[in-house]
Amino acid sequence: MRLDVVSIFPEYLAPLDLSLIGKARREGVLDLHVHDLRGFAHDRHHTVDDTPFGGGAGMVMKPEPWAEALDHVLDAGATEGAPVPHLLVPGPGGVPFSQAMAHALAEEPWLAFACGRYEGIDERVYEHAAERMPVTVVSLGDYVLGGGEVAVLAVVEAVARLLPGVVGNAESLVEESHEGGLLEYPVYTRPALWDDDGTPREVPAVLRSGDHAAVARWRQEQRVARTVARRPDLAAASAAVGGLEDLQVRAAVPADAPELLVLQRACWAPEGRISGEWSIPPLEETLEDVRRGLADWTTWVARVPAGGSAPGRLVGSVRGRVRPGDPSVWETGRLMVAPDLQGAGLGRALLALAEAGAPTSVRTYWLNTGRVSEANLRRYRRAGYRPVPGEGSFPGTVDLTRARRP
Ligand code: JD8
Repeated sequence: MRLDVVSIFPEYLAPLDLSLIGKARREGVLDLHVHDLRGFAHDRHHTVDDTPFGGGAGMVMKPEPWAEALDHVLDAGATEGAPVPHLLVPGPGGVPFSQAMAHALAEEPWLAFACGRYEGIDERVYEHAAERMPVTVVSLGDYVLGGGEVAVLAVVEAVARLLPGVVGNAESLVEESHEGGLLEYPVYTRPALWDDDGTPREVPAVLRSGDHAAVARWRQEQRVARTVARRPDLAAASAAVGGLEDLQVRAAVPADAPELLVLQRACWAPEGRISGEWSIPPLEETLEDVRRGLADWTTWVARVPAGGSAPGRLVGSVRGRVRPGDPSVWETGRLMVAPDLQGAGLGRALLALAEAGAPTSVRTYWLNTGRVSEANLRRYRRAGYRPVPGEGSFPGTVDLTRARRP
């Protein structure tokens, strides 16, 4: 793969001489060319910037040096197989870079990168380039950098390590974060028992068991649990927790509390009517109680994504926690779906999300519902839960549990 990078700080790309990328260059897998933009500004000071039309702070990069630099790259790199490169221009307003984009770019023979600085590049340069080659404005993430070089380092590393022969054992590419939509599992090496300054730290026994199937199960469980805990948006989109793909799922924040209060009152009102018991926590809690609950439980909210019927609308929620004092039990609660959306499987998907968030210490799932809530009891029975004999944890309720599959 040929790579061309244009920047006013060519030394910023020096890290690409190191590690896997450096080795790939020495072995000819990567053909990297770095160009100093100032070489295409022919005045005594090699000026590449000027004041912005329309006023405002900062400077803008001039079009002429860029046009000349890009035309030089086009002339220098054109081949039969790759007449023009795919030009990537880092910018905070660009398409979010992702592992999927890295895989797509890794299929291309020639990539070029235009590193902007100052307040950005004169917009006409994008027009000039687009008339000559495919152009993608790409963003590293929702934060502001001072220029495009850091983004180029990240994109080149993410793309190059997908090229055959760059990463020694391609196997290790498979189970990485963002491959398959889940985060990576925790890794350990010797010593099996580490005396960390008097604190003994042991490697999980399953990893030393030699039982490859058990290791694979444990690692998958870890990947799902981590993804649900740290990136519920990814978990919701992954096969691991089906049924939430079309919703924006994330960890709840205090600002969600008012809508959560409304949703829980709407969802438990029928419970109150059925049981005649209105003084139950979901109906009596105050906004402050709901906020406090967010501190004691891991709570997820499901909202209609931008572009949906009611963008941002809260349509579902669930919470989970390890039972205080008993890490083998995972408590799921406040499973709620907007009344007009019930019966479409969202409840089951939210229950699966909460369960998937349970750490590996958990062996039993627990939840509680109204003793006369037939619909809920049927739903939980279908999900594998069985009633615990005797009175439930709250008046008029029944506890249900399900064993976690080993
Ligand atoms: C290229 C100039 C700085 C940006 C005024 C600060 C990418 N994820 C990302 N955040 N920021 C960038 C990025 C920032 C850049 C340039 C990329 C060229 N700047 C500008 C606009 C506001 N200054 C980026 N990828």
